[in-house]
Amino acid sequence: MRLPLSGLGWLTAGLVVAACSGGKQSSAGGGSGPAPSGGVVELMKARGLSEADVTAALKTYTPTGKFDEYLTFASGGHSGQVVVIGVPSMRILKYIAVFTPEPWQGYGFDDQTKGLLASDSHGRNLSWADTHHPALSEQGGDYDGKFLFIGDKANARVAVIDLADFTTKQIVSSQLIGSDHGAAFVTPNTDYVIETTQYPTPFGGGFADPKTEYKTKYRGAAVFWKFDRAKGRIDKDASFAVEFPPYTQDLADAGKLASDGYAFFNSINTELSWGGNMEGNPPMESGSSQNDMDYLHVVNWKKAEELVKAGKTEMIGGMRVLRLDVAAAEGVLTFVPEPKSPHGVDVTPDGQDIVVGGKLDTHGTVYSFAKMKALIDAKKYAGKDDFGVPILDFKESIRGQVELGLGPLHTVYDNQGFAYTSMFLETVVAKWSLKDLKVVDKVSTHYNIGHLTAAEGDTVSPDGKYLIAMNKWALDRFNKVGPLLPQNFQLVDLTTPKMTVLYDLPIGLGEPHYAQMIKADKLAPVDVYKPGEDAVTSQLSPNATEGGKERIERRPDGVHVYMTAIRSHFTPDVIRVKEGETVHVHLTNLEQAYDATHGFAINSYNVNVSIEPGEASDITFVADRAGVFPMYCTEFCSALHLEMAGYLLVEPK
Ligand code: CUK
Ligand code: CUA
Repeated sequence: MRLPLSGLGWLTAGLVVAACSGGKQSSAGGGSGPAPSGGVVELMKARGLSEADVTAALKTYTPTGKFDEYLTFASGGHSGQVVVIGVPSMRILKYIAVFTPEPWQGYGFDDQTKGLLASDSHGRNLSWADTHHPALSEQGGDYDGKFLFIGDKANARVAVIDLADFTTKQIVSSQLIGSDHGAAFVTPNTDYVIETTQYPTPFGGGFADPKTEYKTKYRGAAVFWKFDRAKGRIDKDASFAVEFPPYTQDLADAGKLASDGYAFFNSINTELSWGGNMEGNPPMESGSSQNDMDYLHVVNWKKAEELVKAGKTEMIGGMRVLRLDVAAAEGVLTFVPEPKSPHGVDVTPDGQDIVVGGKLDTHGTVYSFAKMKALIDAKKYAGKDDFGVPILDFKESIRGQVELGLGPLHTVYDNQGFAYTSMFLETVVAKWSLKDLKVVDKVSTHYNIGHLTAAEGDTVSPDGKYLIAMNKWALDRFNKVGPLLPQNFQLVDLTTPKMTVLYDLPIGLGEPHYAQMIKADKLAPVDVYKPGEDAVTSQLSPNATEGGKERIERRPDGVHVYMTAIRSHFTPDVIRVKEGETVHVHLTNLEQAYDATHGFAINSYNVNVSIEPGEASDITFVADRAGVFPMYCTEFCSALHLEMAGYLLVEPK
């Protein structure tokens, strides 16, 4: 018998599911006619579940072997990783190692990923990141499922992840930015990946005392990292930056369709507060909240691109920079006032409006791109700021304001003309109509929602259906685990007349910030690497070793071991070296079977790699301690996995 899934009418209307139970039947209460399976009703009773609970379970439960309709890529916060989550099941599928060593993936242990972590990391051995905003690559403003970018706020870096194998390929940073928050955001065809300053620093690096030189030396910037889609890497030399005044820039978004060619950035400190609460200044929290208005930064990046091509730039810290005076004079940078302490800036799917949430304001402000563009084209300015940047009139730039409630932060969209704004203080999601700027529904979140993400909800064609509230607090939602609690991702159903919470997923790692949800069928990852592929360069490794060509070579720079792994042995399985010699293990996994991963570890040498089928990896270490060191495979790859082992023999000097 078929089970009508809408509204669980079968529970009370009495449609029977006896066919799949065989158990005794009991009344579901209030229903006339035959009752549903006694098994289900008894289970509900025993577990104290309501009809709404069971409905939510049926909407999210994903039986073994069934796949999810969407994948969500969430920032892993302090973990420096990306979390991949299936929707609607809310099953965690993967942690992608990005900025932080990750042992299971061997990330940060082989030469390839060690080099990746060390690259563009300010010459330091950084072992964490504060990841905030993931950005899926786009074509025509729609996710294309090819690449993912993410920003590290703390260390001002941007990473490139290839979704062909869900691994990190590149990390870039500039010397212009001391911390970023407006990262990563992509332009509609992924021509550029945008990274914007949060806290301004002396431009180009070096020291300057904020007491005397904040206004003159400190600057922010928007870096437009040029993405080379064919290579799948950022081209640093083709990238450029636009200099900003030392306001504290916040979030960013790229225009699309109607507003393609423009990008928008919030700022929260037009007071130029820099702290110093023991030096006679107000603390930043009050120092930067004096003015009624901050400035939305409107950047014409297509114009900027032209000026860069025309050579109107200065080289600063190895980057071509469009200086502030040029940007202001040439119409690249324009300001529009925005209410007190804005946070999110989110362009609508048609690109016509820009929604700004003000943390200390009860409104969402809806800017009209057409109105702003007309004012800019007519050079109709209301004034200039201290840095010479033209300012538009607030009232003439907006389409209106929507009365949302307490603490509006971020906004995403659906396919029915509705916007969804996270309300941190009120701890709800507010659903409102883009047409008449009226709130139509609110759903409580648990608790203090930061970002939210909806299915393709920041693209030109959102799907509606699902939304995830990314909550900062979780106090009474889960079993107690000590004073540090997980964050709570709540899946919200957008298909019902009133929004309903379907599922709570605790995220016990980092503090996630933003996430994006993509239709799973847009992703087409590979099953295995090409034989001998280097997973970081995506090219054939020069050290790849074929079966039968394994060897040990002694060269001036040390001992080179060309090793292969296949179920269930390493060849060679004994490495003999002298104490003090440098050892280079070039390890290739000969498998071409899906999921036939091997690991490789050596006792006490901190050697630990994961080699996926086909992958070639290089490991370098100095055999500085004599003795006998077991080496073995760390993935349970076969019945004889425990036999997949050998010895590193280090002969004393
Ligand atoms: S965020 Cu980074 S402070 Cu609202 Cu985009 Cu959490
Ligand atoms: Cu290979 Cu275990």
